[in-house]
Amino acid sequence: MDNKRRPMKSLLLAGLLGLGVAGIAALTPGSPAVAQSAGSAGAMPMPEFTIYHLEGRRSERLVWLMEELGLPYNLAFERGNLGASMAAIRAINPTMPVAPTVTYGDQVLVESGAIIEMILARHGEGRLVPPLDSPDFATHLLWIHYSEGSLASRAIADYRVWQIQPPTQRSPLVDSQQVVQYAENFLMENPWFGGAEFSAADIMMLFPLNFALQLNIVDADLFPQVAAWMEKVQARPAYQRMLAKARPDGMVGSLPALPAHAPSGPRNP
Ligand SMILES: N[C@@H](CCC(=O)N[C@@H](CS)C(=O)NCC(=O)O)C(=O)O
Repeated sequence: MDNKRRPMKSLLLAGLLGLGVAGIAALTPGSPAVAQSAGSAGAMPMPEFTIYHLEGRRSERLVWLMEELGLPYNLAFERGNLGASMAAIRAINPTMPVAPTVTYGDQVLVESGAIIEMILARHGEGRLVPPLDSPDFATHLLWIHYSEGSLASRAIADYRVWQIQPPTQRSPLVDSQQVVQYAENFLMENPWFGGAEFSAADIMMLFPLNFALQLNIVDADLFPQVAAWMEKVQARPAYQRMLAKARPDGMVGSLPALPAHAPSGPRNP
């Protein structure tokens, strides 16, 4: 089937086949200009691509990516029901049930960053990646990997530690405040995590920065560049289309914000 010609379905097929499988909708991104360029010479043909999704979670990155690129995808989730959406993920990926899980042709894949890099390399035709010979290419890759490898991991660790026992001071090791500060510093000199232009690094960075600021793991007031960047990326039409399709009822199952952030303690030099 030619995915590019598939009509957009506005409703999810809730309870598909009555088997507790999340609804699947085939979505055609809303930018005709981008959609046309997506089909031009050079890209590999896009196989059937289904994003198994949890509202408000990292799977939004892939929906946003596909909307930015104007590439076709299916979106599978049970609206307003994280448990049912997770059951659908578990059904296709029982040993590593995380969002996003995707099916790409006959492969089942996880890791949002790896999936994004693969889609860009095969189907991006140079979009959302700085030129290979520019310094921005190196920092774009840095932020793609930093988003999960340093930022999400440390912010989530600090959040979980707090829930076990609120700390009396911040860790003297690199902690969530320091990893967000590193991002803040970069944005003082660059408009985007892609450098001069928006790139897939910006898509990767939004989730963990939102997590750290909105859950009060760090003091949002300390990071005005990050706050301004967040407003800018969230105003993008492709991000807004992602919200309409992948978070149609707003945030579902929000985690509780911390009552306070850990006090600043000794810092690495
Ligand atoms: N590094 C992975 C993280 C995936 C991940 O942990 N996703 C969360 C949702 S945002 C999840 O599925 N959590 C369920 C669990 O860990 O059991 C990625 O970037 O895709």
